Amino acid sequence: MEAWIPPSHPRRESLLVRERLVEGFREGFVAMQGLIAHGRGECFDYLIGEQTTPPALEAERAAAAALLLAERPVISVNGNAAALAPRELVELAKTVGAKLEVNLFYRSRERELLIAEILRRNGAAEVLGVGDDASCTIPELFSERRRVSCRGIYAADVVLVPLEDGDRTEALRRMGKTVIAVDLNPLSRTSRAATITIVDNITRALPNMAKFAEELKGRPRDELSALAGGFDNDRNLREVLRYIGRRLEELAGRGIRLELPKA
Ligand code: PTJ
Repeated sequence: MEAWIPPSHPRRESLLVRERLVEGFREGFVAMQGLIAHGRGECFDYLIGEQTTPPALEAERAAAAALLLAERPVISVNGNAAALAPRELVELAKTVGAKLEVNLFYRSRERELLIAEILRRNGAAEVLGVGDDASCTIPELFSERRRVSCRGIYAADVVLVPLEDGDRTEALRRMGKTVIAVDLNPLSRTSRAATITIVDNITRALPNMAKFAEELKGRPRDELSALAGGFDNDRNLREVLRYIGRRLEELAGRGIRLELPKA
């Protein structure tokens, strides 16, 4: 049962998003650890002002170009992503011609099936990575994330990994793949190991990427290559850190006291 949140609550949107995860946990497709991961994400979202920053926009554009250029793009879906942006995942996959694959850190057959069903309900024609389909192995990886579809992540040249763990990002990079991460924490190992890291909330990042993909579709390949290849992840992450630093300095300078209505 979803908690009732007053329409006038100043943090209504954020609380509604939280409810989606709690509901996903109750339904059995969000991992308990996913609730903790969401709290960490919320904290970093506060630091960037809960809006897409200029460096994130640049990363979203480069990521859209990389997905359009890819020969075998795959979007990896875990419990949190399925709870927060199921329709957006399917829409982006359709726009860039990517496959969708369920890939879980805390893997269970029940969660795989539930997430695949959610994606199908949101318009996915095919969902990889369920049951025996996840029969290929990412070398040098020991978590359940190592099991992938031979037709999906294993064969992919570009993989989008929203809310990923660092180990798999590094392993996918070692396999020579372009890894696009969506992670609100610019300091995580995932963020630092990915080819393109989008430091933005998945709820904003996916629609932005789909919009850029629509815009860039049909542009010459060398223009897309310049956009994707010219992206410097380390420089972009440093810009994010500077953005947060400047923002906190500015807030500290002008004060953050809440004006309370008189009783
Ligand atoms: O569904 P499973 O079994 O695959 O498990 C999923 C989780 C998220 C539990 C698993 O991948 C995990 O433990 O992830 P981590 O290592 O906690 O990393 C999650 C990262 O996502 C953290 O750096 C968070 O800051 C970030 N994050 C959390 N919520 C969001 C987010 N990034 C973007 N948008 C969010 N809404």
